[in-house]
Amino acid sequence: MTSQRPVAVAITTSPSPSFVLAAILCVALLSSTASAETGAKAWLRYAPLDTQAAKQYKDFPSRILLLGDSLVLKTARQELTSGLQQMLVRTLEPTSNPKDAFVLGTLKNVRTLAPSLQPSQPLKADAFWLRATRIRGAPCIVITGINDRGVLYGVFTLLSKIARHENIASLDDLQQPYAPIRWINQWDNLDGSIERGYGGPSIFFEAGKARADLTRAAQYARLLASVGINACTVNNVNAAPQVLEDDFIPQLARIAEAFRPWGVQLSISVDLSSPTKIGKAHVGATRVETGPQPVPPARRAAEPLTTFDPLDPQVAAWWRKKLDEIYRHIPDFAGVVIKADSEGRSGPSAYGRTHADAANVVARALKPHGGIVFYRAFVYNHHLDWRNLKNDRAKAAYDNFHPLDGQFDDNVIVQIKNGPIDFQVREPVSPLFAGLHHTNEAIELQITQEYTGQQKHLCFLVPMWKEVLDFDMRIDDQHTPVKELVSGRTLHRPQGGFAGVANVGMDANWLGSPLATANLYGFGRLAWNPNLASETIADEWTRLTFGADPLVVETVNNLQLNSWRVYENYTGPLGAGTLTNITGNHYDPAPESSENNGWGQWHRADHEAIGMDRTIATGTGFIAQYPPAVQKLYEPLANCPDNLLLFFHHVPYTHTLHSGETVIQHIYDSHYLGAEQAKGFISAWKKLDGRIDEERYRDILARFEFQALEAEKWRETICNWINQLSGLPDQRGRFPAKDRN
Ligand code: GCW
Repeated sequence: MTSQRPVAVAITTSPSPSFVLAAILCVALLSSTASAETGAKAWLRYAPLDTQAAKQYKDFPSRILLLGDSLVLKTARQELTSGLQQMLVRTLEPTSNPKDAFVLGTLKNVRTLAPSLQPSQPLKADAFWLRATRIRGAPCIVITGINDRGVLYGVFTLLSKIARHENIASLDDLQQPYAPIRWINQWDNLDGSIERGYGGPSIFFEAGKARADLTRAAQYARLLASVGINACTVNNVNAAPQVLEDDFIPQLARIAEAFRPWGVQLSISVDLSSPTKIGKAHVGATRVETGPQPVPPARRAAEPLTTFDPLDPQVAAWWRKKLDEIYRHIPDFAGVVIKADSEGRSGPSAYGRTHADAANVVARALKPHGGIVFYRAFVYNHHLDWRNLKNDRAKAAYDNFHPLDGQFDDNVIVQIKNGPIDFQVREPVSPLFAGLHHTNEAIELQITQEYTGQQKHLCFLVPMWKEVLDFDMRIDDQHTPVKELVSGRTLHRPQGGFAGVANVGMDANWLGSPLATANLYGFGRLAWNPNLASETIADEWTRLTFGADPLVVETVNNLQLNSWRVYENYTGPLGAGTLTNITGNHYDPAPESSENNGWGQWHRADHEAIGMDRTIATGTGFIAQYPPAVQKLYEPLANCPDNLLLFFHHVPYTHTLHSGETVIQHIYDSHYLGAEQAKGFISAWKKLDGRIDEERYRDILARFEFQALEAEKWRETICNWINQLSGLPDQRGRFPAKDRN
């Protein structure tokens, strides 16, 4: 559900959760000592190694040889030099000789020095190879890739190994990206607010313009590059047309420039009706803050068109002209994201055209420049008649896009949210992943915790994303996991990959909580290699962010790895979705808000039973959108997993789960357990007092104390609601039987 106004500035009578938490944090921070860490470095702290740990790197080369002088290669050299300086207090001397040197360069260039150096497999774009070897008999460490970005990723990987004290005696690490597309989306508005952003105002925009100071944008690009992210969409998918105004493009070019040293390409979200929205009006509108100025005739923008019909030749010409203009300013522009006919956005339906028509008209303008269109499959009718039990929002993406399979140009990627509803604490995988055999697809994951605690609650999402990416869609009854589908492997698609909605902001620690960057890190790591285990990713992030103290590592890893299940326990039982205030801030508990409206996040709870019947036999038939083998998993009550029962079935409160509990008792117990577990985070964290810097220790302690209170609020709200509705008692006597009449 899109918000009609910038979410970040919502004013409430009772102090909002953010206000309460901010107040508690202020107190905590005021008493912290000097060795403060703001979290700004996130996982790139490059903390000095102690002598013991540093010993294993004593034979490291002391010089650096850079083959090439591109911006990205120079950045790679700078990053390696400063990283080793910080961690090993070692200064690398530039040299032109590979002897005792780190040799950085593309494979083509490195092989001019070492023709026999051959990787075990051909390197894909952005892949890298780290190799301790001898060139002309002299020991050296080669950091190479097929392109400059690969070399930079190799440098970050080597520094990460050192920062985690990894043993790299015989270094020979070749890594290929799992998918070509690894993008971040930001939902930043041009006024500086961020839709569903919980980490402060935009790092890109302010007062309708790009920020004068884009240092933070450059620092963000460095963070993204360090986990293999190769492009970033900087503005809200609910896109303001102004972003395409001629005088706005040079401002975008400044952001692209800040990104370029890190190999991060700029992308923007565009409004499909832009051809009718921008142009002449420009003479007045966007210069509000500076008042009308004479515009030289040459630059006077064309009249806005009267149509944005994608099949109208003048509209095609408009997009070609507009994209050519963008590429004149930003030669490495990555492409655009389009949200159309969704939550009130303009779209092809205005002219009876298809989503393929809409995507292709923009794709054809991008094609000559190598640009890509991400067309979002998040298209649904938010005025559904909730009284009709056959209506089902979950069916929308498949119903809208499956029939268009094969009609999208090859530089169009359909961007599909992991679940069929909207980033709930638990959803099944979207059936559309298996519904497009002749269309590029990408998975959209949400790093910003819109429905998972908004960075006020700890919720490490990597285990959730792993479940989604490993889910086997059984296309033609073959092993076809989502990760292979979106990477383009299974169906041999030229394009595919990952898009993560991050919404970092100006807060020093990027996302509001020092622990939340684990999700940004984790998204990057999974997009690079979805076969990595959640435990591996959590451990890497913890060591890079907090150091190697065994108790710190064990404690933070456990907190992160358990956090999703704990949050689910007190917010969204059995696949019912996050029982939050869906017509409000998507944060507070408000189960009633889901019902009796057109938004379609229904859970159909009444006095007798609860859950959405999505079966083929008696329900909305949503399950029929899956391949037959997956239908068999969800359709029969006997097969349906407990944690998705209420997403697929409408069952009595007394229904017995596979776990042996009844639905009602599970709801009571899971909420008590979740609140208890959240309280347990406090005592676990207190063991780390004095083992990490005071500032982050106190900040995070305050957050856990706040989260425990909120979890209790959730428990009370949901248990009271279900007790009122069902009238059924809690077997442990915490809630009495209720007279339902
Ligand atoms: O998750 C919902 C959000 C909206 C968002 C929309 C979308 C940007 O509540 O804020 O709009 O989905 O993904 O387009």
